[in-house]
Amino acid sequence: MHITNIVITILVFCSSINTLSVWMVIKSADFLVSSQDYRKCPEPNMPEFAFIGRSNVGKSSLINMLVQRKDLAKVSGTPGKTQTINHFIVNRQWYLVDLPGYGFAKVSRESRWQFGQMIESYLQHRENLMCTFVLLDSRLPLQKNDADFINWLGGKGLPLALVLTKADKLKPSELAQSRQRIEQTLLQTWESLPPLFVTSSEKKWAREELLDFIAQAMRSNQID
Ligand SMILES: Nc1nc2c(ncn2[C@@H]2O[C@H](COP(=O)(O)OP(=O)(O)OP(=O)(O)O)[C@@H](O)[C@H]2O)c(=O)[nH]1
Ligand SMILES: [Mg+2]
Repeated sequence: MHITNIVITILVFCSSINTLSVWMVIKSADFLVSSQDYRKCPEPNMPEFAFIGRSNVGKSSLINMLVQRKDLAKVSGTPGKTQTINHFIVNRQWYLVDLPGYGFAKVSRESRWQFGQMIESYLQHRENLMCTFVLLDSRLPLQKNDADFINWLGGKGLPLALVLTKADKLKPSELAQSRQRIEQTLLQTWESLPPLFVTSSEKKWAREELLDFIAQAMRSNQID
């Protein structure tokens, strides 16, 4: 085959791979800043993806699993560890945000209200926020504060995706049942469901799917 034909064949092959998958390789992930106010967050000059869910649901573990860094986000057996809006920068291209867990009973009512205010104004004002991943413990039925939060996001028209965590702790049949129960509860108020990912940070389940989803979202908005 002539050299030009070989080059063309390689180019066509590469572009077809490119349209089939937007697989993202994580080259770097660095902590940037912890903020208590959305106005103090980094310049909104890159696409941003936030992770939120009840205390101890596995947010920090999921973030570490996604970026393949053991201790980037602090993981703890003590609920309520994350109390600020934590920005990380991935591939110098997009922001990943670890938000405080809601529904932590041991903090005072006053600071729970302050957390709520901080998160709500961040979510409503952060103009570069492309999607909020709401983490739900796969072992539990949908909790009231989860449903309230999901409905609040939906009501505000803010894009969200659901992430079932700790799926390794269930047998496949229990997992399927739990997923169905959560979906059925949501379908009582939602016409169609947001995207849903079944994950385990322990087993690295759904890592590619989540990164692919993030890459697709950045592509479709053409700000990457
Ligand atoms: N088996 C299993 N355990 C997990 C998984 N993800 C998290 N955990 C455990 O759950 C606990 C809480 O995890 P974190 O990642 O700190 O949870 P968080 O949502 O960031 O917690 P806060 O910041 O306190 O709100 C830790 O003991 C983790 O090791 C998982 O996929 N499988
Ligand atoms: Mg955390």
